[in-house]
Amino acid sequence: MGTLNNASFPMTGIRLFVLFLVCLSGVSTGAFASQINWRSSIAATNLTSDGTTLMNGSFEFQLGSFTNGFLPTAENVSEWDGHWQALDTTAYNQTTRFFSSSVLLTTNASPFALGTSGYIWGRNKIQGADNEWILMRSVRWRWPVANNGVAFPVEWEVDESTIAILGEANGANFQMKSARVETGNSNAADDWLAAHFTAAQLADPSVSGWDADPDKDGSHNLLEFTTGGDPLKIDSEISATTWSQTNPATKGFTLKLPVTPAARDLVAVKMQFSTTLKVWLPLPAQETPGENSVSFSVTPGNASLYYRLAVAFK
Ligand SMILES: [Ca+2]
Ligand SMILES: [Ca+2]
Repeated sequence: MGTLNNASFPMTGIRLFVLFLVCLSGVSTGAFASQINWRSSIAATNLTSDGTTLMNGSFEFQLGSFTNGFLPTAENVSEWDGHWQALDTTAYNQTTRFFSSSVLLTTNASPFALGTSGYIWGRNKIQGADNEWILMRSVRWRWPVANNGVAFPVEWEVDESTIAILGEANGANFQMKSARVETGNSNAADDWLAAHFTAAQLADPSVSGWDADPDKDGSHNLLEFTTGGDPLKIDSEISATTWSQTNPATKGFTLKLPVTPAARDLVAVKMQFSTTLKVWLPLPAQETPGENSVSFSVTPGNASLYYRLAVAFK
């Protein structure tokens, strides 16, 4: 009997070893990675900056981090995109009023270094609309060990966000509230697009693109914006240009182009002249503070003179 018992111990040991292998194999079928489930609460009230308009389907949320130790603040929003690295992206569901996604963390390479902060960044994506952003983190949202096959999924949920860098999270009557953001100098131009085109037109570059001329009056939309024209109505802005003779002897004249205050900081207006249509020379622009126009003085003498106008975002 004693001999039989002794013989059975190695057998039990082998069986345990086999079971352990099977167990490891079972975990590995889920890929050796750490899964992050990230979401907002279903059917929550999520507002935009006016405090009443609900977030809609144009909002998109990303899970990610900022590179090179960049610390996002409300003051450096224009630099966020340049430092942002998204790990996962998901759309906001307007009907169920939440977002939810899962992603596998497969590397702890920068900016997903173990233990450093992860963020959830939501923003609307409508061309020409005001930018609405929310950027949140939580003291708990720290990157786990990548490729950790035995770890349970990590849950990052907006209802535990304690830190909103932009916008607000977990207020008294909402879960998320985005903030209006002005990034760089593009907003006056975006406002102009939004004021002149419908959502369907904004989605169509052949109508609302800066190079488009939907009313076929010879002024593309950027020139319409610059001079205060109506992009959907034939009203030749070039005809609004003022020509005034300054010196009859030299046939000198001044050309004055209207430039709206909104366009003044955003758009560079350049004029060139030529007598041959081959060689073009610049005309210096004269800008008078407080005057919504740019002037160019020309002294053609007896030569035939051609001119061309160029407008471009600065
Ligand atoms: Ca036009
Ligand atoms: Ca027009």
